[in-house]
Amino acid sequence: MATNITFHPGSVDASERSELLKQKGITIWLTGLSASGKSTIACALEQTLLHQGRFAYRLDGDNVRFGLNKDLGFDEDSRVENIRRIGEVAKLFSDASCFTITAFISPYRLDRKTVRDLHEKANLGFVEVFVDAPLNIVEQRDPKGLYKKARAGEIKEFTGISAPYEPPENPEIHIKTGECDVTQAVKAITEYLVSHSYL
Ligand code: PPS
Repeated sequence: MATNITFHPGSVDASERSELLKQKGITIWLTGLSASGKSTIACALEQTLLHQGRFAYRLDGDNVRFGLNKDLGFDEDSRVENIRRIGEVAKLFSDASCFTITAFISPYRLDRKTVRDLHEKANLGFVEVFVDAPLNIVEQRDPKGLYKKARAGEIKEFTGISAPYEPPENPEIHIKTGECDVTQAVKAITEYLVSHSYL
């Protein structure tokens, strides 16, 4: 634990930065089971926003675990720490006026709430997007063969099989990926951004 540290505010605060850059940052937090469609939606959303000339950036579960969080596994404590770090990173990106798109299973309600609170305390936007696909569907998709391995006991603590997933109770956006395509999912999110004056 660091001691004797002092927070240095800059000469430009978040609201002045938004005005200067003509973009207000927000974290768009996608949560859902593995293979629910988080990464696909996140990629398409990032592409759409960038093509509109917006500053957008995607943080993705697998990718972040190659670098910043390479020391973390999938036990409960590691997942809590994973989301805590991502929450802090997302807050920094949003503070920098970025449309920050995160795609992590983020299985625990409390952790997602902690990230939301962190943003709200800093007066930064946060929107929770539940990428909802039932277990039987994601298990059929199984693009990486992980569910099969988890059922065979080759992967321990696999979300939905041998580790919990706590679905959001009141997400701002609820996308059922078995019932809509990626374009519709992106539209639901951009419509939210328009109706809340981010776009
Ligand atoms: S978490 O729960 O938010 O910390 O997970 P996350 O950082 O999003 O990482 C999820 C991706 O890691 C792969 N993987 C596992 N997922 C769940 N449980 C276990 N045990 C596990 N082991 C590896 C998996 O490919 C997840 O990718 P997605 O994109 O979600 O399918």
